[in-house]
Amino acid sequence: MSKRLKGLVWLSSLLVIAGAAVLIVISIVVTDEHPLSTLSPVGRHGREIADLINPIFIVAGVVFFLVQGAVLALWWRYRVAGSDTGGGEHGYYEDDEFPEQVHGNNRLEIAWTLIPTALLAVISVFTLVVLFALDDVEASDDDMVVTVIGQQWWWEYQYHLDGDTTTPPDFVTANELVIPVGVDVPLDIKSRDVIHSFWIPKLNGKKDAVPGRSHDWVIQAEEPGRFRGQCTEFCGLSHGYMKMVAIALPPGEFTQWRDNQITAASAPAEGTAAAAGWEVFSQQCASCHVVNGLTTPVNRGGESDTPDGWDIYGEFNGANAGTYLAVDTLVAGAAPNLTHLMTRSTFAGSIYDLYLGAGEHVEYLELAEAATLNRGDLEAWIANAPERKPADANGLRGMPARAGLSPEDIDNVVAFLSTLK
Ligand code: HEC
Ligand SMILES: [Cu+2]
Repeated sequence: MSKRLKGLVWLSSLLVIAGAAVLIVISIVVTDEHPLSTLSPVGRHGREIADLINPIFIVAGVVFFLVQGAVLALWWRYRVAGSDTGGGEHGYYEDDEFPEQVHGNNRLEIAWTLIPTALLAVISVFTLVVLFALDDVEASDDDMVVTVIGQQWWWEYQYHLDGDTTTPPDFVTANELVIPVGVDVPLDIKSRDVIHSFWIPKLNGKKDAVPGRSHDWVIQAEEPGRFRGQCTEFCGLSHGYMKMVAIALPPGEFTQWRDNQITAASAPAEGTAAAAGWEVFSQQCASCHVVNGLTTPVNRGGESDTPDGWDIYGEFNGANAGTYLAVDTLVAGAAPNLTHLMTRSTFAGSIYDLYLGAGEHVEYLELAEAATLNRGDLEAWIANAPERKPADANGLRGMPARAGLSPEDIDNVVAFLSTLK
């Protein structure tokens, strides 16, 4: 094989490999099943981001191929081909031969300074416009606002249906942010401990949750659906397990969901497994977990004159409003409100499905009635959560292991939790 042919074979295999790599990356990023993709937006703010990225990607692609093409062409044109191929007259060089050496070219240098500068200037204008538009909210002052509180390693959502975040929320839930379709939902993003970052890529960009600060943000979904998210600011041991889901429901279903979330739980009927479970829960779990209507501030060891103990969610004024706890017996600092645990499709920072095969086949509002509980993961979690999701060794973060629970206790606790619909 001549050297020239060898070179060609080499070059074309390189191109095939590079092309395949690009195709693989594109197919991973673009496919619909990919849950954390910015490139398949479903919300109006997500769309603004995609509409910015796509043209820039095309321009960048053109520049990439021009520059890489020039590199390859120069490499080919000025390659050293060895003495047996005939040398310079074919347009390439022998081992001891050099092309003419030049120094400096004003025209070229001005061109490759000005063109990128102009390109980047244009891109930056469009970028800034989109950046400032991302927290634009179409909502009035008395529309619903959700306070989002990042904490190690899960998300709390406090719903303020009247839009007033200086008063206690109407209800509190965890990890699954339920919103009505087509409506801008203003978010008030905070942290209870370290810096986290809230990100539901199909609906909007990222927003940091910073202790002592309150960041405005907004999400909107154009279609009903289930959109995955992930904490994107490294926040310690279980950062990778700090996920969340946004659920967009048609307005009627959202109202139904909301009206249910507002209701308090009632005590299970006496003599049932659930009642036995409530006994265990009130001793082993209620020091951290609130179940509105059942865990009174008394059995959490604190004092309160607000009926559902909203004071544990903070005093609702100032920057840290709603993010600290008045009850100092909470080892974990705070824990998910479990009043309507069974209406969620995931738990523990959305790393486990609460129901088997849910999400695909069962309507969100029918989960508690129609889907099969994922008993295995739930029981394992209750018995030894740190084994499932690493938590701080000194027990100040996350849910502690409950080693004292017998299998019967756990069965009963699950029976109790199953009543929290
Ligand atoms: C020391 C405080 C503390 C105690 C006591 C405690 N938990 Fe937890 N629990 C937490 C924290 C914190 C989380 C969130 C952990 C995470 O997702 O990383 C949690 C999460 C949960 C979850 C998942 C909720 C969700 O929506 O993601 C369930 C269910 C749960 N705990 C049940 C129990 C039960 C049952 C008991 C008693 C047997 C109990 N917990 C005792 C702190 C506690
Ligand atoms: Cu985090």
